[in-house]
Amino acid sequence: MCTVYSTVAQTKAPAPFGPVPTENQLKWQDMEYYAFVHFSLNTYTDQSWGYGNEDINLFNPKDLDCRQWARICKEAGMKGIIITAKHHCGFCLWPSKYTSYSVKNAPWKNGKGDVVRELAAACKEYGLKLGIYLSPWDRNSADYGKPEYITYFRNQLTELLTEYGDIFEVWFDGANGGSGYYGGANETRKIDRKTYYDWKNTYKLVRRLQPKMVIWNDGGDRADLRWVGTEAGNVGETNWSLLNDTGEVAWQGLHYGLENGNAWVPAEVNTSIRPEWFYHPSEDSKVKTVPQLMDIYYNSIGHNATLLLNFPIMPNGLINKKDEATALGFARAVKEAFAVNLAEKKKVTASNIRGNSKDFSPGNVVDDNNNTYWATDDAVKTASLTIDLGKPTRFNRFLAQEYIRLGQRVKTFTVEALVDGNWKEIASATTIGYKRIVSFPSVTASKVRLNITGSKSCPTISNIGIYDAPQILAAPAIIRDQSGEIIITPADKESSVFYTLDGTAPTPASKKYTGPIATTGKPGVRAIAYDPTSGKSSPESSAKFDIPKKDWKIVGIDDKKAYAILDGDAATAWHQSKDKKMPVDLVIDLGKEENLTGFRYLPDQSQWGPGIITTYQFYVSNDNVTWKLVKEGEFANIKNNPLWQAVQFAPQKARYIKLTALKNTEGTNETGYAEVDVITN
Ligand code: FUL
Repeated sequence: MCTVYSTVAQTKAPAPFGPVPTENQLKWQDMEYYAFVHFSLNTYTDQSWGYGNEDINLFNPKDLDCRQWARICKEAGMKGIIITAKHHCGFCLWPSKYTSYSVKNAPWKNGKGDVVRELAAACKEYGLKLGIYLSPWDRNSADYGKPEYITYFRNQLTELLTEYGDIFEVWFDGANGGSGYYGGANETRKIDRKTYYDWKNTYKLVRRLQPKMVIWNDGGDRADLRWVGTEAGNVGETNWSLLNDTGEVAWQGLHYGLENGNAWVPAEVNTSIRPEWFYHPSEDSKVKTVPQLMDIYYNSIGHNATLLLNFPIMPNGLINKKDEATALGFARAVKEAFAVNLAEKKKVTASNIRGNSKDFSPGNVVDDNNNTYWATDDAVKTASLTIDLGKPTRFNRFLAQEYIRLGQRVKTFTVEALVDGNWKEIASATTIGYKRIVSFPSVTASKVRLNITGSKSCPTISNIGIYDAPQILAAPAIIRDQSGEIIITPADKESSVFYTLDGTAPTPASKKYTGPIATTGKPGVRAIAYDPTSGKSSPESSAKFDIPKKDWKIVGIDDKKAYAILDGDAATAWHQSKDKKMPVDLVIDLGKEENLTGFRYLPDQSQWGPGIITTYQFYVSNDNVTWKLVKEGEFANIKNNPLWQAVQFAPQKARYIKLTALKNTEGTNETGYAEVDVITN
């Protein structure tokens, strides 16, 4: 008898290239999609940031049910839930031994309740992981700013990381507005973000208490995960999971990573299902739509990041039905889009195979196993992979994954399709990383080719997916310009738009939009986009406008471009002259006396646009000489979430308004505006 030995040469796997993920980071990346829940005293005060003196008696959720949260998250395909155990106001959702400002002194369950414990149990029941958000900034604590607070913070962290089982992620929010209650001091406290929290030692504590956890930290020393520089729900198309392990990170680094960074710091996209993080009844009509969430999906998970989607909890302790329906609709849309991988088990060939070894065979990319991969010889940094679909097949999505245990390598790639015997480029993109999804108009082809056109080292690809995702119709955008004309723009240029002005729901039988619509008064517009081929309609968009701005004049500013403030277009902004020093005024003549009950301000929408006002005063006048102060305050969280800010005040009859900027997000004199509007009765 003789034994036949394989003649295939034993070829070594490629050596890791550059920084590589830890086991914890790999497990976390595999989760892909998980939830945030924002719940605190803010839920009862309609605030974004509590000041720290909010009445503890407000916390009494009548129907609190963490099992409802867990059920929804599970059904939505999420893998875990991160809870705001303590937000900036300092109120603790668990009965911390170290403060009286917690659930233990609230009326809920006669002070015997513990939201974190209930959520930990619900997560366990539904097979979800638990994460903790613990705000380093504490506007309640008298010790905040002093060394004693660090001990307090670590004590709280220790409670949370030892009493509630395994925690998958901890979130150390970097926000720090300075002012606060601070045990009654009511003052502004500044800390040195680089040194105050002594993160190094806090991390040591965390690693000891929860060795399998990942740390998110936006303002402090480098941790395991990075923020992407926006709360809008996207990360750069180019997205390196790398940063440098020390030094400040510029916005570009957060959003795109650093191609040559020396540490593995992958991106997490955090966004809310509503505009704001906490529950505000006024946002019941502003829940993101399924098409918007699909966009977020492609711009987060499809761009080599994870997606952390927030549910604001209502005062009764539940997730709103509309948020639930939308999250489940989103889950269905994702499932439908990626239901059939047209590449699975198809024949794959490659321009180069590492050592001609079957261990690195091209077929590994379609074997439904992310632990096997195709690789090229060390010297080969550009290569192609051809998938034979067997017959002409329609598709519009291409998905690729790198075997990131060996580092992130691919810099650029293109996708080609064999259409009627000719190769046609259908996509050209940059990084891949853990997962990259490219969308393009539907194409019918018999073969698909991935060309890796630039790579730091020999590429290692573990998975390829080809999909025919159904079209997603997005709600059209509605604006009203200064002349009073309504302009409606569909997301997809090929769809038609139908609208109503009488408050009824739009259908394909409503009036068809053919161009700007002249309006007077305070019109309400409702519109849909419609795809005549599929007969499908988008979700509806609606907009309610206040008095027309036709006769409004910006006073004392000799720059026509300033009218960008009144053009209804959020994408255009205007900035005051750089010579002006705070306080900086913007005066508008409304043309005639109006019944004012509030004003609205939209900051510059470019990312971290300069001149975002945080502290303001608002005045009215009838003669542009004598001014009456009607409101002053701060726009909370406006830097990270630069939404419309609506401020109400007691009714005033006036012809002139003045918005005075006292401070901006950067502590400089720059003052900018995308839009300013009034609220009238
Ligand atoms: C921000 C906070 O200031 C917001 O309130 C929210 O918690 C968000 C997730 O992070 O920095």
